[in-house]
Amino acid sequence: MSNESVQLIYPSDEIVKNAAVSGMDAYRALCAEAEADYEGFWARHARELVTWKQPFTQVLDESNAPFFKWFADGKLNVSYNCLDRNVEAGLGDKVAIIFEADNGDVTKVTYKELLVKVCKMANLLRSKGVKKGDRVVIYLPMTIEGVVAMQACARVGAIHSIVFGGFSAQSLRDRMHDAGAVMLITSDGQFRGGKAIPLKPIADEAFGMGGCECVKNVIVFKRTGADVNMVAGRDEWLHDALANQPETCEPEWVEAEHPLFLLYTSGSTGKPKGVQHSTGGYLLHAILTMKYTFDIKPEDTFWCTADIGWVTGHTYITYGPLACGATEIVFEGVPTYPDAGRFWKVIQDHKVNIFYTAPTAIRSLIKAADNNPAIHPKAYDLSSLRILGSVGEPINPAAWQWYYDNVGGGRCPIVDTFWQTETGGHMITPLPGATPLVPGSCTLPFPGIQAAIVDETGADVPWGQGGILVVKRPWPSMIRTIWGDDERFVKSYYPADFQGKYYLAGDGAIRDKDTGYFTITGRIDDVLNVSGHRMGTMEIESALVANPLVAEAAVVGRPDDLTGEAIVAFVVLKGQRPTGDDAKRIIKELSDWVGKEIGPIAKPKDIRFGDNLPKTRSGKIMRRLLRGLAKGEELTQDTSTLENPAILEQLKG
Ligand code: 6R9
Repeated sequence: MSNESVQLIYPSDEIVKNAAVSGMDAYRALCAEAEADYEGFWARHARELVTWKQPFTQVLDESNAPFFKWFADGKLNVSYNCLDRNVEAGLGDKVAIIFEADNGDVTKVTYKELLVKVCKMANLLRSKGVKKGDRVVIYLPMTIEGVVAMQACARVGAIHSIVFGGFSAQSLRDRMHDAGAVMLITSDGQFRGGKAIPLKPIADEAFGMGGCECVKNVIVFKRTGADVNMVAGRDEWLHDALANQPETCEPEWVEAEHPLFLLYTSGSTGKPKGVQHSTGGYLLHAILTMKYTFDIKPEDTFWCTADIGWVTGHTYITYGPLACGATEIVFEGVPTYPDAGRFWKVIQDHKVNIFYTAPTAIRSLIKAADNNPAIHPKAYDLSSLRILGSVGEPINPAAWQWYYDNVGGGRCPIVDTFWQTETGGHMITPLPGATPLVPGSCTLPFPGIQAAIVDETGADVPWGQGGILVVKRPWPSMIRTIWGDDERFVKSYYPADFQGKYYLAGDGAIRDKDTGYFTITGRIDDVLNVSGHRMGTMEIESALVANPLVAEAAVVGRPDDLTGEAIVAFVVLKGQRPTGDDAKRIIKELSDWVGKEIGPIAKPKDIRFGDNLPKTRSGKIMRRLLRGLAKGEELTQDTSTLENPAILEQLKG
């Protein structure tokens, strides 16, 4: 961004006046407070925002870096903080969750009712022998029960690990196995876009693969009413198991560092990483970002459109909004059913004030609205909206502007929140009543977050120059380790390149030379971002080579107008290179295979066959060259080190 092109967009006086962080001076004061007394800054917020059973006296413990500890001698319970304390504060009859089902049915649950549901589920867990520290895998659609299951785990100190409902049997099996889960909570199926999709049969398939003998109980929520197979002695319907459970349940008071959950995410090697989060520090940042980034007010209705299968659904559906005593929407459906006006209708019907979604959804809805004025946001009453949010991938300025003008009516600040599964909550983001906005920039670090851009040696790069995004100091909601793999945690996030001192985000970034605003330039590792979902290229390659037809495969990303990035696979078959109808058939077969191995979101958009892959004489696959081919670029690179230049023609696509 050059100076001339930077057009700052300011929040209205009304928004500034009422905001928790009101004006840039207030933002700077918070940053200065953290600068002057880092531990004091976090400790103050932790005391103000979290209810502790046993107050902490220690703040940050760096003695075993990078295995940092926060508030280590404090004790608390997350479910108590989200439910009991709201009921105790007189919010018992306030609606906590407005559930809108795929078919439009609406169910409202008050804080008092939600507490009862969570207590019954927590008692169920205990009755099955689930105790503090046990892992429970949850494979559920977007339902009230999903949120209840997570909260119930937190209540008894069990560590939940959600597996997204779109993931395959293999993925589910690998996660149950890696986590050593004692219980699986799933459903017969899920509704999406008017269709019932099976889930329990996928779980059955996962068990059939072996390695999940650790799972002693499978609890099945009846959602679609489909016929399912129940294994005697292991499987039980949720409604039966809940029938006689008491309606109160004493929370398990856990240490602040007790793991709240694991969430598997893609990294640059084949095996997904079980990102482990803490209880105290995580909860603090969930609440703090609800207050500062979303400026949540007691009377607000909040809607985050993410799925509980992703970290955004954890922090900004299951925990953050409830810990703040807000009313939130839990939405089962998809943005395009029954038509692409669904999001706008939900906002209108429930008078949503704060709306948080992903750029990929916005881009697809722009296209739909352009083709049909009846489902254009302007055809709905969206005047309840005050703040808009974006997450998951960079939002291109054109989509930003459309979102700002058409959804926000030119009056709602957009908070473009940069963060990751590993960071637990927002890291770089505008604050709506403070930060002047620039479309396409996530602007400035959240108060207290020491984000910086450095070169390969760890030295700061000047504004205006691209580099590697790091965080220089530990923060409360950060990843604690990779489940069962401390070594990989250190290697991935605290590499020796920076003397093990800085957290490596895995993204590139640049700061505007005038404003210092951050723009994320994309992953610097072999991780792709497809519609806001993280996919490791190695993960997809491993899936492809597991197919009996495939000898070798290389996967790269290519920019895509709709999905941000698209997956392109270059494949060498064991037999002859296929052409014509043969090629078409095998492309379909391999694409379905990847869908079955990982999940439909990992299916390549483009599969190309070669007699070989472009390699250097030392045998390294030339990925840079493949990225060029995937984009359809003319090859200007030096290919003289290529062992087999002739195959480039085959791979041009
Ligand atoms: C919350 C979440 C993390 C990766 C991250 C980055 C990309 C997320 C972004 C963004 C640009 C934003 N990302 N938010 N890039 N601007 N506002 O998405 O977590 O699924 O772990 O993905 O997503 O590349 O490293 P996760």
